[in-house]
Amino acid sequence: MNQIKELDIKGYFILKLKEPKRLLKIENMVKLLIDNELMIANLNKSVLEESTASKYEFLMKNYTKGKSKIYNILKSYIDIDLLFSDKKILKSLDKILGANKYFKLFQACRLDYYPNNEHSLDWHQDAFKNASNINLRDSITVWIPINKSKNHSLYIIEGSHKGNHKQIVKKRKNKFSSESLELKLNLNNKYIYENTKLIRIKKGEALVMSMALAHKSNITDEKELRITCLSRFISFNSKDFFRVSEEQ
Ligand SMILES: O=C(O)CCC(=O)C(=O)O
Ligand SMILES: [Fe+2]
Repeated sequence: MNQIKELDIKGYFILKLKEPKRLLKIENMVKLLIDNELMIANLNKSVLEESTASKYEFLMKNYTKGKSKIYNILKSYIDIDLLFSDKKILKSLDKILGANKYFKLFQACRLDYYPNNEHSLDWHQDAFKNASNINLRDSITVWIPINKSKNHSLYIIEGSHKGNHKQIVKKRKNKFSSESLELKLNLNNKYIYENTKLIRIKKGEALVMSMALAHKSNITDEKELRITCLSRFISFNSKDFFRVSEEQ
């Protein structure tokens, strides 16, 4: 099945990156930033000898400011821009969204510490600010695992990008928590049961999916730091293009 057909029928496809070497650069930068924050925090030096997961756990518990600083720094890390400009990704986006006719809505590098992953997401559609107002069918998410990890997987509901689901943005509980999404699926339980799949993405691959596809995190009890990058794109041909771009 070709990519366009797969995207249309299943709501996603997997591609192999042209330049997987870039992954190691990003992973090393994440590690460097973690070490840097640990040193700035001037904490117990022995933690620097531990695994990346333990270092990150230490940072989360003892220096949350460092964690958010890393997130912000990575937002403007050029190699993440270049990762999403991988020839194979651009070739696919050209076909799906129209050659030279799409824009990046969002880009982030997620650091998820397992097993107590506080950022795990329940069923949702990817959305930018105003979920219910965007036609998610002409908008694409690209999701790329960066490091070696057993947890590079997501649950998806195959074909759910075609349904009319309702997504509610729930307000922050307090200033420390983030907004959460509640997806009311317009699908019967049998459909959900039969079409829920655990998609495992190998290092060097990217998951390309409709922003309308219902998906959720897979939480495992493996102790590790999972590094992933994700970016979202919208077609200039989208009826929402001008409104959504103005909201940025
Ligand atoms: O990484 C995950 O587990 C879920 C990420 C995701 O779906 C998102 O950030 O929108
Ligand atoms: Fe998502």
